[in-house]
Amino acid sequence: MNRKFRFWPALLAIFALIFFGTGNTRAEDYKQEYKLSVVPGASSGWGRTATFFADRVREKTDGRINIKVYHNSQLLSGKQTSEFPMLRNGAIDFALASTINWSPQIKELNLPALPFFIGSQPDRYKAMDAILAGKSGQMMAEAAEKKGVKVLGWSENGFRELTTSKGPVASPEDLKGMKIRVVGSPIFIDTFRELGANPVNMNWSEATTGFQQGVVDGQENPTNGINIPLKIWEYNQKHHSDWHYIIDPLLIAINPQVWESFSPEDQKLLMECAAEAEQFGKAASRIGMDNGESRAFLEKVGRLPEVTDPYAFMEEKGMIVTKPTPEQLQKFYEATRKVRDEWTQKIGPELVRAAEEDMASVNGSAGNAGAN
Ligand code: X2X
Repeated sequence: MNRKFRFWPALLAIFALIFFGTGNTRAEDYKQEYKLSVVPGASSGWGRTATFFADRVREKTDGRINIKVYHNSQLLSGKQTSEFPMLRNGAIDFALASTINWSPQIKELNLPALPFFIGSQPDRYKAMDAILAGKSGQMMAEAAEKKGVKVLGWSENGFRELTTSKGPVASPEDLKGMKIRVVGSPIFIDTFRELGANPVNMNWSEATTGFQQGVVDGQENPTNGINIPLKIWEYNQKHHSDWHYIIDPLLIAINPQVWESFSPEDQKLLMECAAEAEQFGKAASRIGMDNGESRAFLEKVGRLPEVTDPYAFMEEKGMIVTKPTPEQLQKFYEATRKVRDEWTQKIGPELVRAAEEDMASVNGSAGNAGAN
């Protein structure tokens, strides 16, 4: 090779250094826009938390990280259980995601969907917080990370309550034969079959049409998070059963390559924004249902929502709210024992035991139904 040919690669390298930097992560390396996936709509509690997170990230990073929120399963062509693989393979950068939608791929995330497991605790919100802050929450996050995403934090869709067009449900007999829309995750089919209902698997993007057309008699979703923002009473769903049978925590997660592309300072800011989103999201999900903490918090930060008493609001809209008694809840608890036992084996008995210990650390004894 003569001198001339060695000169050109050197010059090119100098130009490359000038134009592309030295490999340090700088704002120039960042994408103009990052895509964040959310399954339900912008007015849902979950959708509002996603917007909150994106806004805080933009503010705290001085616009270096610009997240666009795609609500309504837009990035998923409506198929909510494909969110996890799409985040893993980089088709999506961020997700505010339900454990339910990722549970087909990550079996540990079925833990919060064990029927009457968390909801039957004396203080169900403390129980959820203890899990997320404890060993079992760590185990769920690690399970997701092992499968190829980075977890930044948690938020909450809420305890899932039953609504129906057919009549009040206060005990398992009332559910017999009812067609209930559920997410395409097998534990839901098992739970509703065991309760004598007829579960029908449907994507959320099609579910509302299903309610309108009367294809199903009922569905289950959180009150503040989904049922009220959706105006579920306008879809024939007049009856609300406050049974808290499962809860739906939300993961705030990011594609690992995207995470690695950020500077350590920006990574730290992202973690801080995730912690803020957790506080906001939990308060939005719990307002009017906890000991008043959520309302006080939202008031303090100037983000009090329009509906602060969800039960009074639903009744105002003509819904019939049924609160099963402790004895009735005990019947649901007994009727779903087989599902809990079978799914404990699938989820991993060690994880379920860790969750029981986390819950017992704030609530006394674990596993007693019907106390709230
Ligand atoms: O599909 C549902 O019911 C929803 C919106 O709550 C979830 O994505 C789990």
